[in-house]
Amino acid sequence: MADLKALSESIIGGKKDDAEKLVQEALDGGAPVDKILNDGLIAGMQVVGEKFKNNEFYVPEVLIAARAMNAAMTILEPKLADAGVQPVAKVAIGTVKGDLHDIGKNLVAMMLKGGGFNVVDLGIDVDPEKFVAAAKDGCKLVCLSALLTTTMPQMETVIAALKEAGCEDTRVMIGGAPVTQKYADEISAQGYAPDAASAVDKAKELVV
Ligand code: B1M
Repeated sequence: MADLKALSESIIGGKKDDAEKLVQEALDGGAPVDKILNDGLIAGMQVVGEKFKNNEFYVPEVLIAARAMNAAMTILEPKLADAGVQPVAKVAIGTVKGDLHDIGKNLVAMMLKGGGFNVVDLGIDVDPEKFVAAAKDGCKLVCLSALLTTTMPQMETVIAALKEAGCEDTRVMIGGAPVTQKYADEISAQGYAPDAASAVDKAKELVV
């Protein structure tokens, strides 16, 4: 009998070795892959997200939880396709052109992965054309991060480039320390999230 509660607790506690061992045991014991993903890994990351929102967890705790989840996912991922488990949606994320800050962007990417999304991480200093290419490659949502007031206008440039390229159906979510809901409204971004955990809720709202 797979201990998925222990698996989810190993994620919350950032215990990478335990998470790897428990995923392998669950697979060996014949537990369904989607149950291991949903009731083990995603359930654990949901708790991490809640604790982060409530200031019970800070960046280091989230990073070690995400590290445990990534290690467990490495074991589970090859089995997901075999079992026909589909990701929630394919999304792209990147820090906009001219901006090199990636700690927050990485946290958002990790939480989205933890939420069951297939995340294409385009990195930092990303040209608008790369976001457009990702949209054309099937990403239903483009996630833009900016930490500088001087690079925030790049978000509007990306939205214009998506429109110009005929990707009107692609949703755009923005975030980063200087970014606000007011700014999202001004540039017609469909979504804004103030932190990594809220970004998962908003992404689900936008594309699921
Ligand atoms: Co820079 N930096 N920095 N910096 N840096 C800030 C942002 C700054 C506020 C510091 C300050 O002056 N007080 C300031 C910006 C001022 C402004 O524009 N208003 C600043 C500056 C000026 C600069 C340089 C210009 C400095 C210089 O060279 N003169 C330069 C710019 C380089 C460039 O990008 N072209 C620069 C460089 C750097 C480092 C390279 C040294 C380093 C980045 C390392 C890295 O990222 N790998 C760095 C750092 C670390 C910071 C601070 C100290 C910390 C940023 C951070 O990682 N926070 C920052 C000051 C501060 O914020 N206290 C500062 C932790 C992270 C978890 O939070 O990124 O906000 P954050 O992400 C949050 C939310 O915002 C949200 O979720 C995350 C988790 O909850 N979120 C999203 C983020 N993206 C999201 C996307 C979403 C949704 C939510 O949807 C898509």
